[in-house]
Parts: sequence; C-alpha cells; structure tokens
Amino acid sequence: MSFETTLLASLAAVALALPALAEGTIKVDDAYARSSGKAAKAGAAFMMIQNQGDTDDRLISVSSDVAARVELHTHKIDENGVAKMVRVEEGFVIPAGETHMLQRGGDHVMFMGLSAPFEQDATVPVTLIFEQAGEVELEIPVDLARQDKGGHGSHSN
Ligand SMILES: [Cu+2]
Repeated sequence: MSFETTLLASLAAVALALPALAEGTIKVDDAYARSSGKAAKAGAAFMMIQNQGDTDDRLISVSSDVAARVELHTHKIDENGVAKMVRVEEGFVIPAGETHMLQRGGDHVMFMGLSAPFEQDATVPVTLIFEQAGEVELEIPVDLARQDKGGHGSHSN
C-alpha cells in the first residue's frame, strides 16, 4: 500500500468514526451554540430538527452537563413590543415529515448557570429527549461569531 492510499484509508476511517448527529427518524443539522461573552452565565443553542418519520414527534426536554439548568425556550413579544424569553413546558412539536427551526429570536435551547464559559470551536454535549424518538445525543459546536437575523434577547427572569 502506498503512502497515499494509506492516508486516504485513514481519512475514510476518520469520516466513518464521526458521531452520527441523529438516530432513527430525527435528524439534526446545522447546530451551533453561543453565549454573549466570556462572563456570560447563560447560553443558547440553535439547530434545524427534521422529523423524517411518519408520526408527529415532540421535543419534550433537553439535558447537558455544561449548565445548572437547560430548558426549552421561545421568544414572545410583550404588550410593549419587546421580545421576552419564556420557558416552553410542553416542548416543541415536530410534525411528521417536517422541519422545526430553533433559531435566534425564536425557539431555542437555553443554558442557565454555565459551569464554564463557552469557548469558540469547543463543543457542548447536549441530549435532546423526544416523545417518540427518545434520546438524541449531540455535540454542538460553539460559534460565537455567527450572525443570524433576529437577536437573542435578554432573559426575562
Ligand atoms: Cu432563552
């Protein structure tokens, strides 16, 4: 085996060894996590969740070791037109065959009481828990520089 084929073979092995980002019918793409500075005690994660199955599913909770509390949040506009974050106890429905976006200014995963600051390019281990699909484990890359439309408002409590 030449050096080059050896290299190609090891690259292929690395590609195969990368963790799958989803199991079963739920597929998660384009996930990233951020916080708003080195001293931030809170952070959030955003992603695209696809339900490739034939039955509706629901993201009911989320867990991670990186924060004291991890919750499902959304933004609501109050009577003054100000976006406020609120916890969504019932979780997010992901209808069969559809995609649900967790994005800035909308639904998101919230980390409160970070055990350590989010460092650029580090990864945050997160477990999503679905009513049907069960647990889906993710390693979400931290991207502090990414800009999306909308903003992540300050916390309301
Ligand atoms: Cu939040």
